This record gives sequence, C-alpha cells and structure tokens, in this order.
Amino acid sequence: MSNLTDLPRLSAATIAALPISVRRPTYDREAVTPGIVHLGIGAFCRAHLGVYTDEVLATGVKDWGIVGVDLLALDMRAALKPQDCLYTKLERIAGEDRLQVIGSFLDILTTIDQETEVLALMCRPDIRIITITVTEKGYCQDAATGTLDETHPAIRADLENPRTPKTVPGLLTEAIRRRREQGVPAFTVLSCDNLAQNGVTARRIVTRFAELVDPDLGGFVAATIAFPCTMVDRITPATRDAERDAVKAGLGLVDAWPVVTEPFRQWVIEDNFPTGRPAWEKAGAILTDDVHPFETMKLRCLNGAHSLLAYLSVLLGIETVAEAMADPHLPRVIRRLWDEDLIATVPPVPGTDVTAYTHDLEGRFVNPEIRHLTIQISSDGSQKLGPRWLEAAGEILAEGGCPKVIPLGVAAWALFLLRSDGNGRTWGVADPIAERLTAIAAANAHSAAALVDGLLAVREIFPEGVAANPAFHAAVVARVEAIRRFGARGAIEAFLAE
Ligand code: CS2
Repeated sequence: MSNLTDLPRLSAATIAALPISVRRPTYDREAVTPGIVHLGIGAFCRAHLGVYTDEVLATGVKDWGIVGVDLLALDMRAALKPQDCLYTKLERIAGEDRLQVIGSFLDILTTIDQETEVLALMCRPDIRIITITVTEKGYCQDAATGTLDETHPAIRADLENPRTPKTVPGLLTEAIRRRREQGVPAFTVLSCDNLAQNGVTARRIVTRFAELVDPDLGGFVAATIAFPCTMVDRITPATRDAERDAVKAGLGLVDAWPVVTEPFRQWVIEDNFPTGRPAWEKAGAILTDDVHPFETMKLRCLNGAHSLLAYLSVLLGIETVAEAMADPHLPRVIRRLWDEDLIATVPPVPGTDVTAYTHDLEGRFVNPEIRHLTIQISSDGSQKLGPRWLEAAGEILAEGGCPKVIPLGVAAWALFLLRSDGNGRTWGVADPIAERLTAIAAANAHSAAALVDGLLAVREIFPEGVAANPAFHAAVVARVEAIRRFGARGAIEAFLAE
C-alpha cells in the first residue's frame, strides 16, 4: 500500500481543493437519496454502473443514488467510508490520464457485520433496483446446466438458515420475502455480470432458491420480479499502488481505492423495469428489447479472446494482455479464433458489424496503460469456459463442423491446471473448483488423452454434446500433445502454419 498519510484524504470536505482539470460531481450529493442497492462492490461496478449513474445524477435526478454492499469482505467499506464514498475513476490511454471523482455511491455496507442493516436496506420502499456484480461464481450455478447448484455448501447453509442469508440468491430471496410480508412493492433485479442471459440466469437461480425455501414464494418470485438482461463492458483491472500514486499526484489528495479503466464503455440493457429506472440512456446506455445478440458478441468475442490470450500467456510467461498483444504470434491466434470459430456464431447485432467489433477489440487490448494481468483473467475458468467458448463450440459441432481454435484454448487451460511449465516456473489456479480440477489434471498428467478425458468429464463445465464429440476430443488431445512436445511457443507456431 502506498503512503496514505502525507496528503489529505479525498472527501466531501476536501473536494473543493481539487485541481480544476479533475471532473467531480456537479450535483448536490446531500440531496441525493438511494434508489439502488448494489451487491458485490468491486472495481468493475465502480467504473461502470457508478459512472453511468453519476452522469444521470448530473442531469438533476435525485432519487437514484447507490448504496454498495461488500459481500463477505471489509476492505471496500474501510477504504471508501472515510472519503464519504467518493472515489476516482482514472481513465488511461497512451500518454493521457483522465481523472474524475465519482459521487453516485452514497454509502457502503458489508455483510460481514451489517447483515441486519443490509436486509433492512433492501426492504426500503425507495430501493427499486438491486444491481449485482458478483462474478460468475456468485450465482452458485451448475455451469453446464445453468441451474442452481443445490449441493453448493453456501447454498445449503442458506437453505438451512434462510432468514440470515450469506449468498446472493439467499439475500435476494429473503429481501423479496420480507417486502412481500411488509406490503412493500417488489424491486427489479439487474445482473451486471458476464453470464450468458444474465437476467434469465439470475431469475432461474433466485426462483429455484425461493421455491426451496417455500414453494409459494418461488411462485411469487416467478410472477412478480423482473430480471432484465444486460451486456456490460469495460476493461477494469485490479488497482495497483502505482495507480494509487498517479491518482494522488493528479488529485493532490489521497484516494485509498481509485479505479483504473479504459476509456471505452458499453452497456446494453433490456428495458424491463416495472419499478422504474434511472435514465441511463442519458449516459449512453442502449435500452433495448433484446440484449442477446450484444451479449453473445461480447462474451464470445471479447471475453473468449481474453481467456485464450490468458491461458496461452500463462504458459508462455506473459504477464499482461497488452504484452500478449505485442507478442509476434498471439494476436494472430485470437484473430483466427474470431474469424474461424466465433464470428459466425454471433447472431446479427443491431447497428454493429461483428468483424469490425473484433478489430476494435484489438485496439482496446493493446492499450499498454491498462495492466490487465493474464493470471487475473485465468481465474474461474470453470465458470468462464462455457459462455466464452463452449456454447459456441456446441453450436458449431451441432451443425456438423468442428471448431478450429477453441480446442487450442481448452488444451492451454488443461495444461494451465498443472500449475507449472515443467521447467520450474509455477503459478496458482484460482477457481471455485480448483482443488478438484488440479487433482484431475495432476492424476492424468502422464498422457494427453487421459488429461483430456479426465477434464472433459467434468460435467459442470463441458456439456455432453461437446465432451462426447470425438472430433472435438481428438482436436484437444492433439493440441495438448503439441504443447507438450514442442512447448507452448512451438505449438502455437505450428498451429499458425496450418
Ligand atoms: C475479463 C473481463 O477477467 C476477465 O475474465 O475477460 O473481466 C473483461 O475485462 C470484462 O468483461 C470487459 O468488459
């Protein structure tokens, strides 16, 4: 942590001292009241939801402030409360830093020691939307089927004690139950996570959880609660001390936890808010009837390429996406992923040429000012492989084809699970089922076929139609063998020569 003591802290009291070049809330924050509770306050939602909402508040709207809830962690509240929940958004692009102080978060709570307050807040009539960014794993779903994982230990614990929930499905269900009991109109649940059909997934998970608590409540959730889908996009890596220092220099004040992000942002939202919503379109969001094509394009083309770069980069010892894009081979590999596998699987996207979109992605990925760690993107593969690669693979296989590049990605992921390049370089595997995956990989490391058999049998990740396809299986085995025999670099070169 950088030295936080030598300058005053960013806060409502010190904000007037900011240099003129730093944008800040132009509205009276004291007059803003909460309308949104956000579950899972991390960097991404502060660079995305927080910024869009800040711009809406700047239009004079007063009743759509946000209260953030840190789930089972204390650090965001500890960082932001002393600065009146103000924080800096640092937008970085070659040679240029743009600083803006965001004011849309009014308070931060944590479920660690404020469980009662969090549930009481979620039941307030003025709270009309619950937004969520808890990453894929926060939905406690079985990734292959999308249904609630009823064997998940945290879900089981919440089902045993549904009045004191810890999980997102548990918290939402209990708040919905109490609002119903108290005669408070329902809220809308807005998932802002990178899941295919995130609203549909949230609805399925919460409805099932509620049904298990009480079948009548399950019916109530299904009949009354809106779960619009969204596509969210903004590359926002974890903040480092160097960036805290850059913000400190730019503000002349200390911000304990700024967010660093690229200039690009996109938000496509299904316009289904029976309880009202902020006019996010005033900040550039696209409100539409059908998010599906946008989300498929983003999850497959952006996130799918990110994951391929990430696993190959970890094997090659490349630390960031920008460095991967400076590699002589990797940009050509993701170009082939797009051109040969993914673009054809994306349905028509209104107003967007998907090939042009992938060229724009190249421009975003090369940004050297955004140090997006490949090891960070490698996390939670069990949750990410499905929406990013395997759904597309399943569609290609169902039509009688075989994906050309996705098997290389699956092979790289399989070898990544071995946690070592065999020459002394090691890394960690972060995944909700890391223990199981790394044990399968280690036990089958003796042969490419055994390794692939072992991993493709993990049904929560690989749907039957993909796992049981002989052509797909053989393609992954061939890629694993090539990486083993020639090293990741040699195998990539050979692949590019095909
Ligand atoms: C990344 C995403 O970490 C990851 O898995 O692919 O966080 C990505 O940066 C965002 O979805 C961009 O909108």
